[in-house]
Amino acid sequence: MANVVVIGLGYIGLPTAAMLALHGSDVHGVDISPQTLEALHNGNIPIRKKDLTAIVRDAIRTNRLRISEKPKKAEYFVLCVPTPKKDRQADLSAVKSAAKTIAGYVGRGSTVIVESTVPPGTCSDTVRPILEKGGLQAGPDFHLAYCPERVMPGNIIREIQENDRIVGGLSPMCAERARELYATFVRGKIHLTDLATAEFVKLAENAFRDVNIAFANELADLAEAHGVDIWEVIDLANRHPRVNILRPGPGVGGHCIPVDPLFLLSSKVRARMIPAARDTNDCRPPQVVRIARSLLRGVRNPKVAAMGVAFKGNADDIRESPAIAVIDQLQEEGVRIAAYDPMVAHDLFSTVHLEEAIEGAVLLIDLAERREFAYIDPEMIARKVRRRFLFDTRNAVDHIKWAEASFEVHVLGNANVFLSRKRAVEAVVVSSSS
Ligand code: SAJ
Repeated sequence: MANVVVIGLGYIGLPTAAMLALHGSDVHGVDISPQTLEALHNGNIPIRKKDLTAIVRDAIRTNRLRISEKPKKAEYFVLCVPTPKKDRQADLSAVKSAAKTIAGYVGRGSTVIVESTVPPGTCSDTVRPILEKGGLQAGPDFHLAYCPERVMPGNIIREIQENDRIVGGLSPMCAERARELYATFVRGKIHLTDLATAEFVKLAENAFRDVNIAFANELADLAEAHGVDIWEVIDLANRHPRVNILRPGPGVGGHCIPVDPLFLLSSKVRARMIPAARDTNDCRPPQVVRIARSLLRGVRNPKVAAMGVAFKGNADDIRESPAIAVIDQLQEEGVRIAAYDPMVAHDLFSTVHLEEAIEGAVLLIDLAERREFAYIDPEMIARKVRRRFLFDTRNAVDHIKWAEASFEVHVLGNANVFLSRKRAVEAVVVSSSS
């Protein structure tokens, strides 16, 4: 049974601490936030995720997960603190402060594992010197390892156990010690390497997704220009056994994909593709606004209903959400916005009721891939809106169904507008008589 201190009880630290406890470790969870500590002490889980709530409560009930504001001496220390971006670079202040917090408790034979996403070299150049201030040396006296988290928000409990893990060590012995801890609950393979490689792998994975999405977004614009449907193109291209193009959309949000690729950049290299992908994806919300503006041309005092504000489907998180960027820009331009998202409550623009959001709207913009939207009845919406226009930036709803309810449906990446049968007939009549 390992003795573990987990620093940072957020999206990653909390499930990690709970998993370790439920698999036999004696875990001491530490956080600097009084609200988080108070919530956990009262049996409440600060992160609203059903599967996580059950796991954490079980772990606390076993008495093998205890919560505190201070670390203690232990065999293992796992750092799960955030690394947001600041001026397009990693803000390492939380990692440094976590390392300082545990430095006095790391003893001979302890293993320190960093999980936070960091630029290559951080563990050896930043974390190691802080830990060594106490007089012990990383390698001979204590072990230092890096094991990036790789889970998908919304599916954390399953992925934390099933995904393969990468463990980098300052030495092979350091990696081996860290592997032993993860092997208590990880069913995926655990691959061992050195510190900087493990740090780099995590960033390469997320940069890959960002570049691939940027490629899909660029293809979407090109497809529109050529009068081709990008969604059909991607579907067919992905039938090739070695092609896997991701999906275009209104932009890239969340706390990982739009941030992590920047951590790879180095002043020694003139990187072109990663910054270009970032710029391409950052330009998506203004592109959506441009299209929305063209769909609103000639309408006085327009009201737009934004469908979905989270950064992606099945998420309740609005960090770096492209939907928010679209809403903000339209609002700045004087457009009235009502947003509906069944998973997000936001004071500024969110409304709980779909009907309230769409009442009197002249344009509906689908901004998040919400499974729930597939069940909305367009006939009901048609009766409430002022004008029947839908702009689907995610290719997420049944366009024919909406067109049958007399909506004019514009799909991002597809220049062909879906028209209701009545309007399609009118359009043919107009074009043949002109
Ligand atoms: N997006 C697209 N097109 C796509 C896929 C995503 O436009 O084809 C957009 C999404 O709508 C969203 C953004 O990109 O705005 C990021 O989405 P994501 O699903 O790639 O990323 P996250 O932030 O939810 O989670 C990722 C993990 N992604 C998956 O497992 C699919 C994983 O790669 C990372 O381990 C994790 O972030 C992390 O924590 O680093």
